[in-house]
Amino acid sequence: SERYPSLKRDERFGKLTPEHVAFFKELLGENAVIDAVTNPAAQDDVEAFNGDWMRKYRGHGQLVLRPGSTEEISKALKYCNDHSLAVVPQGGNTGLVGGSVPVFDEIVLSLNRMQNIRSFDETSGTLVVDAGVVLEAADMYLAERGYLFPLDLGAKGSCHVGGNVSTNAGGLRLLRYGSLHGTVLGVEAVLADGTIVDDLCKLRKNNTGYDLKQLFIGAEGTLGVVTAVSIQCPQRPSAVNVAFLGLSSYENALRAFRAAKGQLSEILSAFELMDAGSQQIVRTVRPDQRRPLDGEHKFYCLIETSGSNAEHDTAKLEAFLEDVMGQEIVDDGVLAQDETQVKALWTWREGITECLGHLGGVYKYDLSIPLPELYQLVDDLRARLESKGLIGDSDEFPAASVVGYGHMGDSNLHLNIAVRRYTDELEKAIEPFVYEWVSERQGSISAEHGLGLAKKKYIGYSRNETSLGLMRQIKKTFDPNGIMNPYKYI
Ligand code: FAD
Ligand code: 2HG
Ligand code: ZN
Repeated sequence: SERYPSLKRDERFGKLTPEHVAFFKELLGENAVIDAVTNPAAQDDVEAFNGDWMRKYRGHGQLVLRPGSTEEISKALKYCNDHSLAVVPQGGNTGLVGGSVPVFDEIVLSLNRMQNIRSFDETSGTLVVDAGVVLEAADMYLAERGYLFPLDLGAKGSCHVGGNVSTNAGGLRLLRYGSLHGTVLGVEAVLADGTIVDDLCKLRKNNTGYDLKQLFIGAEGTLGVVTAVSIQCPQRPSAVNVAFLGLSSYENALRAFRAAKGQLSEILSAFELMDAGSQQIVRTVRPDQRRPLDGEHKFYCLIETSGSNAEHDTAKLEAFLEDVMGQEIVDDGVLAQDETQVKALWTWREGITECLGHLGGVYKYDLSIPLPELYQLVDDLRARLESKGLIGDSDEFPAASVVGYGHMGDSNLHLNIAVRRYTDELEKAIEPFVYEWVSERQGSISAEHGLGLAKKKYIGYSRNETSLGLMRQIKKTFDPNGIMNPYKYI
């Protein structure tokens, strides 16, 4: 691929022929196959599956399969395995590490026809869905029944539950509802050779042997295709409040977080950090969006509470705000008065990723860093780019801004560098500096987005050789021919 000069197509993989295509059409039906192998005019339709959300990664796939059932996926994968055809599972294609699109000519196996809600138990809160159910659709189904999907993120309108599980997405409320490693009760998956793994447990407890479903959570399509998920859903909170705070330093954000944990304790459901630069970008791209606070602040925090008693929660949040403002931890703050305002405040946090994309290119780093030093990296990197003359306000500089924001409550920083153009010099100034910085602090070079193609090379900064060896053995056991999402992950 001309875009990935350091990668070579693995010649063990077969090239697609009209006979292969005929098999898939016979198995799945004409409408479930987008075929540019025998019909080059269909290449435009395939392109939507070749390019990623960021428009940074683009493969050369010519065939998209859209199976409608687990059995069809099983038969399709068995055929691929027998004929050494490489496959990329694709959900909503919102992943941020280039994992969901082909690198060369891999077949895209899209889950977008697998959209059934299989069952819901209104007493226990156990939901079983096909992998292709869109996250927001699952949550709306639950809302009608008084429940909540225990994961929420900015891409909810497009991403699939199967994609969320495959990336082990963290999102905006992990602080409250925990990781998918805790909430997912069971997984149904198809291995490369077509074997259906039915580990779709619907109960919370099951200490009978190795917990195999955990391997699919965060496997990014390298071990098989997740076809269904069973998940424990909490009661939907009847009261949701949001406060938006302006602060003068990162130290004050740390103090505010301590205070929020102490005073809001069981109702705290999100604690998000945004620096001035990230908010400036939202303002520039969306000039008509009403600003939550008038003044300029170095940092902003969005605090959400979720509980069952609106009066009680509002009183707690008001008392918290009074306290932190009285102690001069927080300079200014506003409380949402209704659901519309709750949503409006959240857009200042959830909209950052999309707005960053409007300026041109973006280097993205999704990092776990111990809280006391979490923001220091942003300052250090900005100073480094300044000292090398690589960042500035005019076109002569490749980088426009370095911003930091993220899930402070989970020690998860999103470091983004908005650039006018990608240059080798800029890239060399950023990497491996960022990875070394994080590794020195025993952080993680990918907190929640995964490895995909973007981070594959850097896994060694967060995992030792023993762990990597075990991972390679697991991969071999599940996918001996290596057809599942090749060139990525490890
Ligand atoms: P895709 O992008 O289609 O795929 C992602 C990976 O999973 C690929 O490797 C793919 O091969 C594999 N895959 C997908 N479906 C399956 C399946 N059924 N079986 C096996 N493998 C599969 N992430 C967070 O963690 N927290 C956030 O807050 C967050 N916010 C985001 C906000 C925006 C605006 C965007 C664009 C992305 C955000 N993300 C976030 C990234 C996140 O990884 C994805 O949004 C989501 O989890 C991916 O789901 P998807 O269905 O789009 O998967
Ligand atoms: C978020 O928390 C997402 O908004 C995306 O994980 C972060 O764009 C990013 O870097
Ligand atoms: Zn995030």
